[in-house]
Order: sequence, then C-alpha cells, then structure tokens
Amino acid sequence: MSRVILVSNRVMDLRRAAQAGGVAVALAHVARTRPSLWFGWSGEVKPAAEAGSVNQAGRVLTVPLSPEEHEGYYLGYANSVLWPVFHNRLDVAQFEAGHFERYIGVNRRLAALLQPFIRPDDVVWVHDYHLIPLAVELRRLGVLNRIGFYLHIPFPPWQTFVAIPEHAHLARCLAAYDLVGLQTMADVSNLIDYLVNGVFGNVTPDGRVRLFDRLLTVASFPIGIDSTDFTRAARDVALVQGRGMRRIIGVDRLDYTKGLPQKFKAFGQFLETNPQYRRQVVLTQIAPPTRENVGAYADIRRQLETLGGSINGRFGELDWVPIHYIHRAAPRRRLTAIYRSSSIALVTPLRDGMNLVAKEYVASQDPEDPGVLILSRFAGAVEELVDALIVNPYDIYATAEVIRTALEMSLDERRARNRALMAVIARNDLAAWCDSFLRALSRGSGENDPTTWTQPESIRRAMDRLSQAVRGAPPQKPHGHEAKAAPTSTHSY
Ligand code: ADQ
Repeated sequence: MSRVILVSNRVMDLRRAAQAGGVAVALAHVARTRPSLWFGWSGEVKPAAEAGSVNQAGRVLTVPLSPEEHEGYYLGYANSVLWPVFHNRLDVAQFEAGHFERYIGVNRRLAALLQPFIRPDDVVWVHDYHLIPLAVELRRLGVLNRIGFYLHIPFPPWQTFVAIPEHAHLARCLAAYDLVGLQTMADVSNLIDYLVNGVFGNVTPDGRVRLFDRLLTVASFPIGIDSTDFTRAARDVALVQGRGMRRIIGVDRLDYTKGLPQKFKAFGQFLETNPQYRRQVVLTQIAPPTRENVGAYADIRRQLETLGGSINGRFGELDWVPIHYIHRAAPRRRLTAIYRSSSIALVTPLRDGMNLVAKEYVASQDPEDPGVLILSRFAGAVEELVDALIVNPYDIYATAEVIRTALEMSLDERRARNRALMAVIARNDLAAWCDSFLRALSRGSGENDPTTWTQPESIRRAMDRLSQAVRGAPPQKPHGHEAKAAPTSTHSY
C-alpha cells in the first residue's frame, strides 16, 4: 500500500487529535489506519528565525509560523477572505487588506519543507482552504505524484467566488490537483459552474474539467463520523436544571456562519408562542471561542451575549433560566453524554460544509427512545440526513413551530426517523469517506484514464430530494435506492 501524505493547516498529536473535533478526528483516523505522514502547522507562532524548520515526531511533521505569516496567511487571507466568501458572506470579507502575497508565500514555504519527504509512489492529500496553492508549489518543485485536495467548507455560487480579486489565480492553483473533493453535490455543481463560467474551463465528454492545460476531476465525498465512538454514549443529566426538564442542545464553534443569533431568536419565539412549555424546556448552547482576534468573531460574541441575556431576562424565573450558554469546549466524552440526554438537537447554521454535530447527535441516541434532529437546509449534511426535521434558519417563526413539533413527536416517528438517519450515518462513515477519496485519487494516473465527476442527472435527483425534504415531505422509507449506494455512488469513475 502506498503512503498517504496528509497536509492540513493544523496538525495535532495523534492521541490528542482523537479527542478534538471535526477535521482533526478525520485526519487522525487516516493517519492511524494507513501508512502515512501528516504535515502542517504546529499551532505555534515563533519569531521568523526559529520558524524555519520541520519538527518530526514519528509520522507527524510540524512547522511553526512566524507572527507575520500567522497574521497574513492564517488570520488574514484564510480566515478573513476565503472563509467568509466560501460561506457566502461577502459583507464581512476583508479584500482590501492585501494578505494574498503572504498566503502564497506560506504555501510556497510549506511546499519546499515538505518536498524532501515525498517518495515517488506516495499520494498527497491536501486539506482545506488554507492550502489551495500547495499543489502548484509542489509541482514547481518537480513533484509528479498524484495530489488530491479536499475542501471541508462549502463552495459558493460562482458569482460570489468571482468577487475574490485573485479568483483566477486560485483556479490555476486548483488545476494543479488531480482530484478535487467536496462535501456535497451542490458544492460540486457550484465549483463546476465557476470553472466553466468564471475561468472558461470545459467539461470533457468523460465528465472531467479541462482547465488551463490540465484535466481535473471534481467529485463529492461527504465526510462522516466513526459512529461507534458515539453509540455507547451514556446519559448525563448533570446539566439539566430541575426534574422533568427537557433539553434542546446546540454545539457550535462561536462563528458567524453557525446561525446562533437566529437560533436564540427562534427559541425566544417558541417560548413566546408556547407558554405551556415555559419552565419545561431549556436550550443548552455550547459555543467555544474561535479566531477571537478576527473582528467579525468579537461582534458575534457580543451579539449573542446580549440576545441570550435579553431572552433570559424576559422569560426566566428564579428557578429556571431558559438559555444555558457555555462559552467553552466540552470534553468529547461529556459531549456524547449531553447529546444522548437531550430531546432535540438544534443544528441551524446559515451555511456549513457538512456539520458533524448533526451526525454525532443522531449516533449518540438511544434507538429505543431517541431525540429529534432539527437541521438547517443550509448545512451540507442535509443532502444525506433527509429524515431530520429540516428548517430554514432565517425563518425564526417556522423554526419555533418545528421545535414544538419535535417536542410532541410520537415515539414511533422518532424511532423511524432515527433508524433511517442512522442507516445513512453508519454507511457513509469516516472509513468510507477516506477509502472512497483515496481510491478515486489513486485511480487513473494518466490523462487518458477517464474519470468522471457527478453526472448532471444525479445532481438533479439530489436537488429534487432536497427540495422535497425542505417542503416537509414525510420521512421516506429507509432510502430505497440509496440503500446500496457507497458515499460516492453518485458519480461513476
Ligand atoms: P467545523 O466548522 O468545526 O468543521 P463541525 O462539522 O460541526 O464544524 O465539526 C465540529 C467538531 O467539533 C465536531 O466534531 C464537534 O463535536 C466538535 N465541537 C464543536 N463544538 C464543540 C464544543 N463546544 N466542545 C467540544 N467539541 C466541540 C469544518 C466545516 C464543517 C465540516 C467539518 C468536517 O466547517 O462544515 O463538517 O469541517 O469536514
């Protein structure tokens, strides 16, 4: 088996990564189950003179950043330009700050440090928006290996993407990859639209994209979880205030894409129109801080604290605080217990690549007495989790109604929905995600080996299914035609 060289912005100790969330858990899984090296930023910021070399600890290779690199590459271009634009938030993107040169510079430096570790039969798997230019920089150094890129966040509509002054440069960077993987079919469709309309790529008869002088494969590989981590969850009632109280759980990084103010408003609206549920229900929102030195993040924190305070002030009683807001990370084991003892998960991002919390919540439920997942139509997870209660998070009145529906749902319906959701989550798990991406990346190492991205017909079918679910169609039979499908079954290779 050839080695996989994983490259991501943050690299973690393999034991600690398993305790972290999202991308770290996924990459630690790949690193543990395959011959591999994992390369990226250590998380340290050191003076430029000390930031220049690679630290190797077993199969993990890390590099510190200098203060200028941290400012321009990480806080600047990655998190103040690419993150907002990819999440459709042109209003908070800081285009004028001039961080692009630093972004390219860090990718060039990382490529030069990584290149000596790459053997001819390795495959290289680059993760996320921080590292789009990595392949082009490796190619410049003569690396001919298969290189794949996976985007964990959504790809925006093409008219939004072309607002980035350097978009054509980024497109050239993408063309240096052999495979670009995205979370959903909607993202695949957006990226293909951009490549065709924004930079005049051509879709070839075999479904790849001819872009500049290269042939690129674009496909969706929805990321999953290791569901066995969650199915043994115990109940944790410690956070519920008082006997008989039912809990709605929210777990999101404190980010403006996660729709937290809208979630608080919807819960306030629910209490307003359903006085019978006051003193019966509590919303526990766990929202650890991230990227606090980016301005837009300080704003969201202030906004949320004001809103939470005003809802608690308005409806709270001496023995009941409606919103229980925790501005810290919870240990992973504790998190699964909290999921299991919550009647509802309110997962309502305004835009999200996938949203693993939705999957973790479902996997943590007792199948005999499961809770209900309320899921935003703008989370990537909605393409798979069509048996959740799907809401438009901007519509706080409808979301408030759906909270009531979830609280009153019959046991039979809760079980049926949980079974259908679990079937998808168990099938499209972390191992399936990793296997399918690496299989696609290893396949066809020459231009003449045809590989196709999602067929337009399957995109259309997925969109039909999604709009049916959003209109509130009843839960479908456990995914008739999907039952046999592998995570990438929507594309033929
Ligand atoms: P994130 O934006 O970080 O990830 P998400 O998919 O929800 O979002 O993953 C968060 C992870 O962190 C989960 O595993 C969760 O358990 C953990 N987590 C969140 N809040 C926590 C808390 N308060 N305490 C402890 N743990 C917490 C990015 C993209 C997503 C995409 C993932 C993976 O933005 O859309 O799903 O990568 O590809």
